[in-house]
Amino acid sequence: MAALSRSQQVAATEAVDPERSGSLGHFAPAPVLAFVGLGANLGNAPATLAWAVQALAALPLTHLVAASSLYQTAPQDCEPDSPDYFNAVAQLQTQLSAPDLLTALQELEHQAGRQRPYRNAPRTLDLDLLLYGEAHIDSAQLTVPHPRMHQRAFVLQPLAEIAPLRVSAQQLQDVANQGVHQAGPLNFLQPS
Ligand code: A4P
Ligand code: MG
Repeated sequence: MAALSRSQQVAATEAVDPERSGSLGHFAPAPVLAFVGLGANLGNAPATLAWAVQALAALPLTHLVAASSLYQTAPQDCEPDSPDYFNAVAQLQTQLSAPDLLTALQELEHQAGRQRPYRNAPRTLDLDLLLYGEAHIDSAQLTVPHPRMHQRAFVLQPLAEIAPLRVSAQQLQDVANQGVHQAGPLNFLQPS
């Protein structure tokens, strides 16, 4: 796991810097721990995931708490001959609402050149909101927890790496036959 330094972890768990809270001031909403699943199987996927983790760390009202290693994963529920994916999971502490965080994730996908020609098409970057605190959300735009996360080793293995209490041994066992291999560190620059 690409763990943050001790000082960065402390910074991530302390109250959000008022300078980054903008006009919300004292009325800023309480920080929430959220988990984001990252995936890519077009272009230089490892580099795109590293860029995306840095971009998540730079979102307003948000701190990066941890990022998993990079995983190379067999495509699930995709067209035959789809390229292998690279996947990872990031843990954020954020004061963005869940809809605002989803909008920010979609903006980053757009910046990475994401196109949607058909369902589960190869993509330059996919950012899924896996968990948002303990919230259960079921709106037209957003379902949290992500409805398919527990069927997928490419989510559960990196999530278990950075948040072992969020994934049971049985859940990992249930997806153990999916091809998921740790492929080294995610080479993103630690936020200063
Ligand atoms: N949406 C609803 N809930 C969420 C959420 N929690 N997070 C809506 C993100 N988006 C959410 O998403 C379609 C719509 O889902 C959005 O408009 C949003 O409002 P999308 O990113 O356009 O499409 P998607 O990612 O293809 O959809 P989805 O349903 O998340 O796909 P899956 O089920 O995640 O599958 N195999 C490997 N090895 N690795 C992968 O990363 N990914 C997929 C995509 C298939 N196979 C894979 C991988
Ligand atoms: Mg998605």
